[in-house]
Amino acid sequence: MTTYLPKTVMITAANSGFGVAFAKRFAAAGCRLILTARSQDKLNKVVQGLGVPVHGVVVDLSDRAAVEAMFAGLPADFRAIDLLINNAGGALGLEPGYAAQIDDWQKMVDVNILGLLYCTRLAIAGMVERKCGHIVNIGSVSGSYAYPGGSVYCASKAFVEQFSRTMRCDLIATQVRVTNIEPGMVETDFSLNRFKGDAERAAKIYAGANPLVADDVAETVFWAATLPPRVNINSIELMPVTQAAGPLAVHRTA
Ligand code: 8X3
Repeated sequence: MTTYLPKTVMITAANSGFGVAFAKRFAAAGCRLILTARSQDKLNKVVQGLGVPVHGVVVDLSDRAAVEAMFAGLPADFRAIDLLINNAGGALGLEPGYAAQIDDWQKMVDVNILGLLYCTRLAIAGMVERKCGHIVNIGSVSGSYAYPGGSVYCASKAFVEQFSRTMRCDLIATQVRVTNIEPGMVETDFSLNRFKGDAERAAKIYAGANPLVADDVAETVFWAATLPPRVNINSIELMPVTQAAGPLAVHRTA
């Protein structure tokens, strides 16, 4: 049973995958939405048919000035953000760290870490003032479990995990909630982006694995965000039944 409903929800990277599922889930409950995307086309497609007031913004979250302008330009009836879902972010490449593209690392740090920090800092000031609000970060199981080729992606999600925890410490007296949602394998365009459009390689990641779907994550976020305001879900780790952490690796020379 839903006991609390945020009125205004901001969802970053609402143009695909988790973002679309979050937008639909919160729209179905009647929340007004602020949706960000990298292109107007993608944004338009998501907004159609949501049936709730939507403020859409085309923004590159790694551009601090653009994020500041987005918050400064929020229409009056979208300014009191009750829930920020820091969804933007992803993985680029799966090469071993010693062979990875530094440009990929830069982009992951820019969006997965800096973009999340900009949005959090700008949304949270009003939440603290109003003594009400919730930051939901979309982390990953990769923040806790390292895997070969994960290097900066895993490290960026470990950052999100620890940042979420430290924000909880700082917000203890404010009624503002912080949750880190840590999904494992979910079939979205995550792998297509990681492999830079190589659809065949991306499909192999999910083949025969019965992975989670974006709606599973949306339902989890919705649950955490609609519990009574006294409850803070610190973190939730969710995986498909077919996925688990592996054993520690040992390289033997003989
Ligand atoms: C992605 C998690 O398990 O697909 O954040 O690498 S996994």
